[in-house]
Amino acid sequence: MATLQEKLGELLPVWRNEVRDFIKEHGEDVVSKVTLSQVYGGMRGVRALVCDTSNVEPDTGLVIRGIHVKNLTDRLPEEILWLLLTGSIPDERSLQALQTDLRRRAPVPDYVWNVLAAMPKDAHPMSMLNTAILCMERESVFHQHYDEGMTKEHYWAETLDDALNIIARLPAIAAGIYRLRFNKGPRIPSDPHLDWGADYAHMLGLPDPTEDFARLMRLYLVLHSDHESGNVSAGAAATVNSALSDLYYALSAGLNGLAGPLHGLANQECLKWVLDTRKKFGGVPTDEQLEKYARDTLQSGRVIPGYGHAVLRITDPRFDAFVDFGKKYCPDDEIFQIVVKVFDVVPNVLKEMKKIKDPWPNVDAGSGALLYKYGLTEFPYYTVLFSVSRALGICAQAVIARGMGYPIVRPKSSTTGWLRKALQGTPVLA
Ligand code: CMX
Repeated sequence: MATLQEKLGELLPVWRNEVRDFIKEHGEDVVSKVTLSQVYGGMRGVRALVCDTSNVEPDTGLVIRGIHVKNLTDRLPEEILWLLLTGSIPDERSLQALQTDLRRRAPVPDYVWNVLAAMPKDAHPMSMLNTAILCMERESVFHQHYDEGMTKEHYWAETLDDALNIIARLPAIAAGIYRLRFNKGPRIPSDPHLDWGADYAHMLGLPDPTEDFARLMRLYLVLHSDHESGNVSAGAAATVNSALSDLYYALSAGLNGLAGPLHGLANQECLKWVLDTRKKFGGVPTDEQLEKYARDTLQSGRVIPGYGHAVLRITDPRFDAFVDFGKKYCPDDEIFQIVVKVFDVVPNVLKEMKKIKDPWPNVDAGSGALLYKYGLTEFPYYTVLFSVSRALGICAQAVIARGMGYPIVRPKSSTTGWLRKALQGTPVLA
């Protein structure tokens, strides 16, 4: 049995030395080439970042610290947090110590509720979540100790302190936002006997006699927790944190990126698309109807949400995990059946558009239907759930980055004029 702080205190110096030696030996070796298309194409495929919490290869999908996500679906989110940070699954007593620590840190100060209550009634739940995180910045332990002259070797421990404080509070804040924003009545107090994911489900206040919704929430929080570090949310957070802006600033920066429809917001867009088909066709559409609807969406210049990925070239294993859950717990649900039918039909339509590199479903294609089934029908809220989970990965990555002593992120940009001159030898005024 060890605490997270003790475990990381042992591991980080070892990892730091290993990486120092590695760079000493191979520092000038080439890792990846960069083409002009990649420079203009969002740096897709350029291997220019390091992330040890998780890895996503195009033909494999998410692997967390060497364990494929399909083998982690029965784990608790708290176990995943430990795994992301340390590279191993915690033993029973270490897990309990982490859960006790999170419970101790969980109470949300009143000023957060006052700030949220003062926001416009039509504020997006994601802007409420990020406002709540940002207004707690005054409590950053990292910030306070940095101002007092903290030295570099302490950065990780203070970042971990901030991480645990934020993660501990997020379920209550996110559930409070749900109840406030969608007029669900007073906030529901935390139940100290529940794990982190089940307590979040409990505080949302949806009827859950079978505890299937709590089960879904745990799965959801595990599946969305991390997806290496080049995606918009993790990348933005890592860049901001590399300036030694504390985790409150960094996490909210990352989650603001998650709020974009090409990233995390796709889950709300996706369910909307599925519900639209049900409305248009009065139930589960036929294959032909669905195919036509997909073509109409594409012809109108819109994307089919929940399909495609910047890295993956297979069905996202996280989508598979949601489908497995649906088949087990709600196979007869009409919306779930549409999701499965969309999976049968849409990839073939997307494959015809040669420009689309990945015609397969991503994580956002299936989650919304299950949430809807259990009564979480307010889909503008879905990205908040994604955020509570993704906070685990973003926070873990920040703790590791500060523990490894990584420098401020600052890649070099070029003007089109410079690129033309470099590649064509043509001097063009920038
Ligand atoms: N529907 C329609 N067009 C799509 C598409 C989709 N599902 N997926 C890709 N395309 C289009 C792109 O818009 C792009 O078109 P233009 O060249 O006209 O701009 C072209 O196909 C090439 O894109 P790509 O190289 O295959 O994919 P990118 O790496 O550029 O983008 C992603 C990846 C996810 C943004 C894109 O597939 C998409 O917009 N999908 C729908 C939104 C979505 O589900 N996002 C969630 C992703 C998971 C997450 O981050 O949470």
